[in-house]
Amino acid sequence: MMEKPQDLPPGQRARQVMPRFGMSQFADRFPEQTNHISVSIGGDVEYPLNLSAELRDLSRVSQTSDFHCVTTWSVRGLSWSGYRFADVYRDLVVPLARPASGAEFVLLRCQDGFRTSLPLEDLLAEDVMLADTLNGEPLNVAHGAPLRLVAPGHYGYKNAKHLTAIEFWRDEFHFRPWYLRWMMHQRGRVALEERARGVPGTLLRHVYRPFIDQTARLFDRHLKRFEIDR
Ligand SMILES: Nc1nc2c(c(=O)[nH]1)N[C@H]1C(S)=C(S)[C@@H](COP(=O)(O)O)O[C@H]1N2
Ligand SMILES: [Mo]
Repeated sequence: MMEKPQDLPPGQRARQVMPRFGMSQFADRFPEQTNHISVSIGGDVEYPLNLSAELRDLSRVSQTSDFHCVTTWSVRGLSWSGYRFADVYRDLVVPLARPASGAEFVLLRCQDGFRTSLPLEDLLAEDVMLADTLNGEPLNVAHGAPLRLVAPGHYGYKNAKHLTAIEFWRDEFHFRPWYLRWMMHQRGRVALEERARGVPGTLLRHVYRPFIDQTARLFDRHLKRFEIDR
């Protein structure tokens, strides 16, 4: 019997090729450090520290998962490898940094100035990774070199590229968003269509869709210029 192709989550449409993508103000921002992994661990922790070589002590994991941008494009079947977030948390963050109890609001900072957040609980899901390869190649600049978060159950804007810092806080106070506050949901779960806070996800499908192609072209233009200048 033929296997039925897996349905996409509500409101999503498949795209064949994954574009470099994001909010347009990040289209011309690129990471400085693309071949050396270094992630600082901070927030309400006893011992702030930097993770780099320590990551290599963890067992590597691979997974194939779909990717869903809030603007409704999805790419199926991406193969990632790297480290499971839960392993990083349990084997490195907890014993070495010693987060305060209740430090469960997690802020992710990126080299291009982008930042996003997720509840610790969501980050500890089985399929959440810190990835350094995509489809068998080292992660390139387009898709988040040298290290990015992969959280397939959450919209793209939670999947931080060019990750540089992870902070564990007891409250949201330290998170100064750069975007309109409604645009980012606290959790952003794809299955529940949590595209934004307070605005119905079904409505936002139609708001975002017309901007996909022009945004992808804008990011592509800047990426080509960056690659030529480098
Ligand atoms: N550092 C950083 N991470 C980011 C973004 C960004 O602009 N900067 N954009 C987010 C959004 S909205 C999406 S859809 C995905 C896109 O990932 P891609 O460029 O690998 O397709 O990255 C997310 N992570
Ligand atoms: Mo996105």
